[in-house]
Amino acid sequence: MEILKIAIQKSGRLSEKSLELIQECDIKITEGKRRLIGISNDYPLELLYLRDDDIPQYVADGVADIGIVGENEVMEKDKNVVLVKRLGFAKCRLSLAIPQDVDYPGLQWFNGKKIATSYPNILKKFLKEKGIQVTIEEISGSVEIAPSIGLAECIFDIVSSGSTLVSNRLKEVDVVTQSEAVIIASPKLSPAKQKLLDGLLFRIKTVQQSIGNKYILLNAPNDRLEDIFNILPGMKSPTVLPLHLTGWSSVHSVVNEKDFWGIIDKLKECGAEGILVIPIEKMIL
Ligand code: PRT
Ligand code: ZN
Repeated sequence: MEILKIAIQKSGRLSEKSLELIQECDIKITEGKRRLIGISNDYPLELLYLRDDDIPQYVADGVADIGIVGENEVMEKDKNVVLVKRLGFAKCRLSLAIPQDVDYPGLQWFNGKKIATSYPNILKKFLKEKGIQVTIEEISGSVEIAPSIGLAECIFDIVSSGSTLVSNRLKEVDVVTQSEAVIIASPKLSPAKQKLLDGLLFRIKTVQQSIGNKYILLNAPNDRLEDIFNILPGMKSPTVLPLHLTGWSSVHSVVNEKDFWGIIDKLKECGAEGILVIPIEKMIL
């Protein structure tokens, strides 16, 4: 039987969420004989734990069939891989930042400057498009300290909350690109592996669809049902069942957490009673 080999980050910001995602798909992971390989009993999936920088290369070479990695690494390494799904976690941006006390007139400021970064290829491509000439100082970590130690005048780095920049007295002046965790795949998967990947993507979609959604049940007088249907978004349309009590019905639907309290208030105004809200584990549309 074919096994789908998935590369995930060994330890770092993506590790926990990547494993969580696989486990939410009801794939249990047990540790293999070699520590760096995880095997699943109920889905033919093998996990390879790697450094995130290496994941695009391993997938391009077919050592792993698919991988979960930051889009920034995919862009930087520019290997022959296919981006199959954005996952919505590890969101960040890659930005240019300069010392706080420097006036910033616009991108031309960077002309002739020395920029420290771990992402030279993304930076080169961007600056080439803008017609700006710089010297790039490639370093693999702690990029944010480069200006204060005199290694470079400015930086190009990952920013998420922005607090690392602030604590190093830097300011973000240009967002070059956005990034999030993505699934990449080798462009030459066998049909059997492609089927396994499709199965996995279907499970992920099912899990993600349920996120933030709640199942809601309520009782309402029949003469207010139309008003209530207008408030409830539903998947297609709400389910309505007659109650034993004449003139009343039970209404079932799905609401999203973000609209939740507004909807509850309106439902009460429409005479809804006995409102029950239940978590949804999976949603197959
Ligand atoms: O050991 P390995 O090579 O596998 O890991 P790594 O150290 O290279 O990567 P890791 O685990 O730090 O990050 C993995 C991926 O997470 C990155 O490639 C991004 O896709 C994503 N990601 C999301 C981030 C951040 N947010 C982030 N904030 N990666 C790094 N940072 C760092 C950034 O470099 C900077 O130092 O956090 C700092 C900025 O954070 P704020 O919140 O202060 O702005
Ligand atoms: Zn890395």
